[in-house]
Amino acid sequence: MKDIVVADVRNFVLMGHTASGKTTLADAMLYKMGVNDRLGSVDQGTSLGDYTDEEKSRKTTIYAKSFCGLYKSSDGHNMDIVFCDTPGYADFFGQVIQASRIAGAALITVDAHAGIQVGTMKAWKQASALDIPRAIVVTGLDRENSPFDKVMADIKATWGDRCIPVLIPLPDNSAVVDVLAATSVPDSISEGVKAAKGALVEMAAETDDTLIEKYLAGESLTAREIADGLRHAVFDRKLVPVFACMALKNVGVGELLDGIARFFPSPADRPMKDASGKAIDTSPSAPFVGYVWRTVNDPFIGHMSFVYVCGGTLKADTEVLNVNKEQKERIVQFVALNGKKQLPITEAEAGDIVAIAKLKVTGLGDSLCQNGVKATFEPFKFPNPVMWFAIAAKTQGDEDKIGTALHKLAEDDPTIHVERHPDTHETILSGMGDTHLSVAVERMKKRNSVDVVLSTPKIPYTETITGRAEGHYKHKKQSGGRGQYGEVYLKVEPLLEGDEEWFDNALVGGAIPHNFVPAVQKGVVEGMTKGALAGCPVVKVKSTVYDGSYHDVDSSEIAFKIAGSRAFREAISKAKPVLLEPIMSVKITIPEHFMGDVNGDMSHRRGRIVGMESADGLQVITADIPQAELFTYCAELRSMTGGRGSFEMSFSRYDVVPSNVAQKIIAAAAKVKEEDQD
Ligand SMILES: Nc1nc2c(ncn2[C@@H]2O[C@H](COP(=O)(O)OP(=O)(O)O)[C@@H](O)[C@H]2O)c(=O)[nH]1
Ligand SMILES: [Mg+2]
Repeated sequence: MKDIVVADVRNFVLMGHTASGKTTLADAMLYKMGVNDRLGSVDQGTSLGDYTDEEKSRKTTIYAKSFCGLYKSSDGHNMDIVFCDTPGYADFFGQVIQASRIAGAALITVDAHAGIQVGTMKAWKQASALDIPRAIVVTGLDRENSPFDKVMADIKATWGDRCIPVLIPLPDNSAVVDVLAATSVPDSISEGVKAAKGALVEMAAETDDTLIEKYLAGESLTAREIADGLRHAVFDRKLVPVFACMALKNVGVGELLDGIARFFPSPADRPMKDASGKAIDTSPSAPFVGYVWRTVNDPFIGHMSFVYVCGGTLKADTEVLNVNKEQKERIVQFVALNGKKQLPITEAEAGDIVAIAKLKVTGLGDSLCQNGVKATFEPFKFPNPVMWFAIAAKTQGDEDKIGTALHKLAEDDPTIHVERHPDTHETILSGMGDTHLSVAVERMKKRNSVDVVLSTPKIPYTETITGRAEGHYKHKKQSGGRGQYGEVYLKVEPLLEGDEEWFDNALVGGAIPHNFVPAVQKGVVEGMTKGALAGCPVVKVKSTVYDGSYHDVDSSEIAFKIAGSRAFREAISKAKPVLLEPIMSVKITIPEHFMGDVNGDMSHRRGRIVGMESADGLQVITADIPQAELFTYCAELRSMTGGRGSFEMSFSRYDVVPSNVAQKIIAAAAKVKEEDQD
């Protein structure tokens, strides 16, 4: 038992632009709380957070991780601090979506040197979308030309006057000053401290009618009143406290933890809500409700479910109900996590995160409950993939192994998708960017010892006809013994929208006996698998068989199938065939001043703009772009916009490929066919 009441638990998520010091800050907090006896470092590969091989070699966070520790605040309170570190890079935003879901508050890092960046905006947006109370930590103050005032101005310009500093650094960054407690401060910052304190007190007063009366009457508020008021203001998203912290030098970390204890809500203040909107009872005596916010498949630890305790008490050696799967799971033991460090514990309460090994049916997003409670949670919403590759085994015979590895990968990372394309027969791996996919491949290689090759996927072109035509074929073979005979006349025309009759029998007078008509139809089906232009599947064609002939002895199913298929092929090649390609509906979000570049690039991609609107100072372009032009768009849009542009897309429809483009595709298909015949 940790003897800490739920009201003294703080649970938050660290979010922000990549390389803005999140993991460094996590290590500093863990060191301060005594979780680690030395200060972990991202740069030296000793971070408790960035511990996987993939992360160490890139010196950046890829996976969301949870941490916890006890902290005795400066007013002598024992606090239980639980938090998640997240990656800042756009490719791994899925992890942020998962970790922010269980957060009681968000701590957003802003690098004083770089200011507010794309990733900072994205983090803020995510916190807003989930309506999470938030605070800002200013990092990197020791870097050249990075005064606190400057970044503070940037913060206020972006998110307004609700952002008020509560920890201000001394000019030499040797310590931070608590705005509310400071008595004597150097002249150079005294103005700033005074202004911040005034704004905070006013903010505190505004949270309560009696306090505002007191304030307006010129009476001073007590420290307790101010503290309570400010906590309410943060909770109501009216105040965003800003902390200065020099994590690398271990300066201001205790003050930051004090601030977290003072300003952030406890799980009891902001309980998780189930899918019906009902708050989960957070008290330790309530029935246990846990939420699986992340799962991991690791060859060393096996399958682990990361469970956020929404309420009640989880005890070791107990049975829970997986509500989503309607199956019971036995929980023998579990651990508290600090990155790679695992600490066996026997009880967990609201706000805690535990890792449970070897659950049988439990997956991401499931809830585990006890005592008849059947809470489930709104499913996660992840963005659609923006980058694809065809993936194949490097070594023949490894296909099954790859299948299993890919399946495990996609199970733990819902932003990874694996699909076998029915027409191109390729296995398509898709995700949020090239780094995302290359990490996935690296992970498979390391953990499942399978090597793969990635290539640009084949486009699933199809063919159709734009005119009507007739086709004829007589299949006749006489080579001793029984011969083969079947003759088919058929016509083709475009199949109209909504018409499901794609094969019609208009035979009269028994030109082809009834029992052979299904064989003709089979022939047409076979003909439709390979179009006349580039050998792609044929769609939206209506075939009508209207004449033919047969032979009493030599006619057979196979003969009519062959005749049907050849007659079909002749017909479609005369019916003005065209190639069709998949068109994606794309939504591109960019800062206004990139409009020219992005639009210019769009015309090179055969894109067509269908809408434009501005939102939050950003321009949102909706366009239809052929899929063939989008495989590398993710990387190119990022480089065109310095990482500030993003896009999402979904399949829209098939459209006719313009003839100049079609000619190239047809020529390439003919070449492949020729090579196959050699
Ligand atoms: N100068 C300076 N460097 C920092 C500070 N915080 C982090 N760094 C460095 O910035 C880089 C990225 O830090 P990291 O914690 O991995 O950032 P994250 O991507 O937000 O987790 C590392 O090289 C850190 O050592 C800071 O306050 N000052
Ligand atoms: Mg990091």
